[in-house]
Amino acid sequence: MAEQITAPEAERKKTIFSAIQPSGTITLGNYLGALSNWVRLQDEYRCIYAVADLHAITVRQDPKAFKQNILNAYALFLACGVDTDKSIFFIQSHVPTHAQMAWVLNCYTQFGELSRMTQFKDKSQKHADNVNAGLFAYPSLMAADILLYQADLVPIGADQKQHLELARNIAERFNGVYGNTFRIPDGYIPTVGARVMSLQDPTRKMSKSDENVNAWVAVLDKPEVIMKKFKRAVTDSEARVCVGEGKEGINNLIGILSAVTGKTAEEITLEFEGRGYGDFKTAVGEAVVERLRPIRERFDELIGERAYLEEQYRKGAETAQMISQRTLDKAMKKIGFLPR
Ligand code: ATP
Ligand code: LTN
Repeated sequence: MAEQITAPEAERKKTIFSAIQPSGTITLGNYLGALSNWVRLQDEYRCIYAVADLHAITVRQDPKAFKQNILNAYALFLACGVDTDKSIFFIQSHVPTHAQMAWVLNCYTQFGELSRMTQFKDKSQKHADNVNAGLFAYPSLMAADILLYQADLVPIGADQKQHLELARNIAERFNGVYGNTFRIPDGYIPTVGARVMSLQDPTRKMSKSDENVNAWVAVLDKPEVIMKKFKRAVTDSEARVCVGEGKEGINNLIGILSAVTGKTAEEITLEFEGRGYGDFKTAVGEAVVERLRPIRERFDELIGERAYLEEQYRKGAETAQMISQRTLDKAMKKIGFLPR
């Protein structure tokens, strides 16, 4: 029998958990706010990532398109550099502990807390004909995702901060009643790219569900399309490339260029001094095209390798199931469920 060795706290590699919904196209916002960090953190941490398909049915999905979107998202994240030799990468609905844990946590989440979530308020306005219980309870499923793996850190864009805060509150409440069960996770929010704004209305976040296709850039958009969208981006009438109040459009483009190239806003301002917005928009477009080009090429290869993709997501689900079952069992035991 193998001896079980538990690493002392200082040697333990910290655990990261994150997920993205496969609802339609993955945008430049998703990439800069979340995905690019997933990739970067893989060497230093024990990373666990998922395609959050259970979350996606909180809004109505067309069955055929949904299935394709799930597979596309899996392949796209691999193309972005998620590495299944280093990280655990799976599809949420393949691991039943998520739905089970979510039910349990629902019973430790208050109606008032969920009512205050801004995403719920936004989405119930947008989908007024389908304000379902799943949309309301979305954050407790997200809490289940995170807490099942005893995650230390959760890389997310700024818009998910409120949900993470709620996950922490749920965990603390549960621990308070039953003793230490869940690790309390911290957010990992990038300093640049955390909030990429719409190219058409830079006061709102870039969102893949925006009906105006010029508002967002998809990671898989063709170069000509990306260039066209940046050329049409809304700016201001001042014609000066610098960060400033009332310059949300330019601030956003500077943020994007900075996130894509690693240059600071000051360096960008200096570089474009005395040059017009036309030049600047072209430069941002070109930088984005170059950053996304290898991802698109790799995606085109991977999406044809169906057997390889299946092998990878099955492997991921098996490992995820094993790890998460332990936490679910622990929590249910504490509540007093009778084991089978
Ligand atoms: P939807 O438009 O359907 O609300 P979304 O584009 O917000 O979807 P999600 O699946 O909800 O996408 O988010 C996936 C990840 O991408 C999250 O970590 C989220 O914080 C991040 N993210 C989403 N939009 C942006 C954005 N505009 N800027 C930076 N990060 C973002
Ligand atoms: N709700 C998240 C997606 C998501 C997630 C998670 C993010 C589902 N489960 C767990 C971090 C951790 C969103 O980005 N909209």
